[in-house]
Amino acid sequence: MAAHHPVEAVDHRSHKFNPHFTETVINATGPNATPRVRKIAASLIQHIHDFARENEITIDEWLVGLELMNEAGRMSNDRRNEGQLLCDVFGLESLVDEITYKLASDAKDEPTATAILGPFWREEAPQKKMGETIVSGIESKDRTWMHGTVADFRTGSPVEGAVLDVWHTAPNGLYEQQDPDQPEYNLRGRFTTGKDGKYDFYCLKPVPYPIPFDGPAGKVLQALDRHPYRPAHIHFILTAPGYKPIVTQLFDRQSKYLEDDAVFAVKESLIMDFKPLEGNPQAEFDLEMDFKMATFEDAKKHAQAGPTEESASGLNVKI
Ligand code: MBD
Ligand code: FE
Repeated sequence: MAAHHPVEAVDHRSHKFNPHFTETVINATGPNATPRVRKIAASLIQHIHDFARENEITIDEWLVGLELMNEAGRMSNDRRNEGQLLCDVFGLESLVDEITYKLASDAKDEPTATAILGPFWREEAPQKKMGETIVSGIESKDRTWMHGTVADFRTGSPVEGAVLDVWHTAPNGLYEQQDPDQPEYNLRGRFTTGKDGKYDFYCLKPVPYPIPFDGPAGKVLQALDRHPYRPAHIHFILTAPGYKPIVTQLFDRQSKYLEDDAVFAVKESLIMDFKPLEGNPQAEFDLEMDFKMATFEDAKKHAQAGPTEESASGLNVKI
């Protein structure tokens, strides 16, 4: 008897599609794939095959998805990260953030909650001295004095040498790399704490703004009948020797869209009050925030996953 091609071996009366096909693809993985790659690739193949079968995806529909991905790639560069934005509107970055930073729920006090990085962080933001401003060339009645302490979440001791990297949009809703009218690195800065763990600087009370919707992410939002707005937010990355980095955002309690952020990043503990500030000619608002960091050791003890000390140095994981 001639050997049958797997497709011909199918009993079409009980299966609509070849029931062995997914297995065949998974089993094509060779012996030199690492265990982690083998595991997640098998799971990915299983899920995308199930997705295609369950929805009976046709070639035309698959081509639409393919073109969204290709278009995202074509429009991405060092000022624009459309692939990440696509993940964001599908909630994937927020889910991965939750998975990465989950704390054991019995922890008494917790480190500052994390929130997604988003596509607009830039390396090498200007190093600034405490008390300086990150605002350049913008007239505003929303100038804000932000201040507080960076402390160890368990001991309460101040963290020396913590670097607070901050960035937010201009009042026109654009990050500087999106806006040819803003100076390079406007509204970005890095501040390093001394022995007392304290920091302070000037920024602006942020505004709600639409994520870029002129590409695939915008097409997805439109097809899903969703708006592109994010609530007013300021981004931060905190790093300190021996401590697990914290990537997070703070939100203005007065802002619209706290309930329906286009990228699902809002957490209750990150919603802050910008209080009117009296008697300081440099600012109209006061924002106080004490950041709490966990040592790598504590993070491990509390079953907190996330970057290891080695991988955190560049906030990068390589395959
Ligand atoms: C943003 O400004 C942002 O912060 C995120 C997370 C996604 C898209 C645009
Ligand atoms: Fe942002």
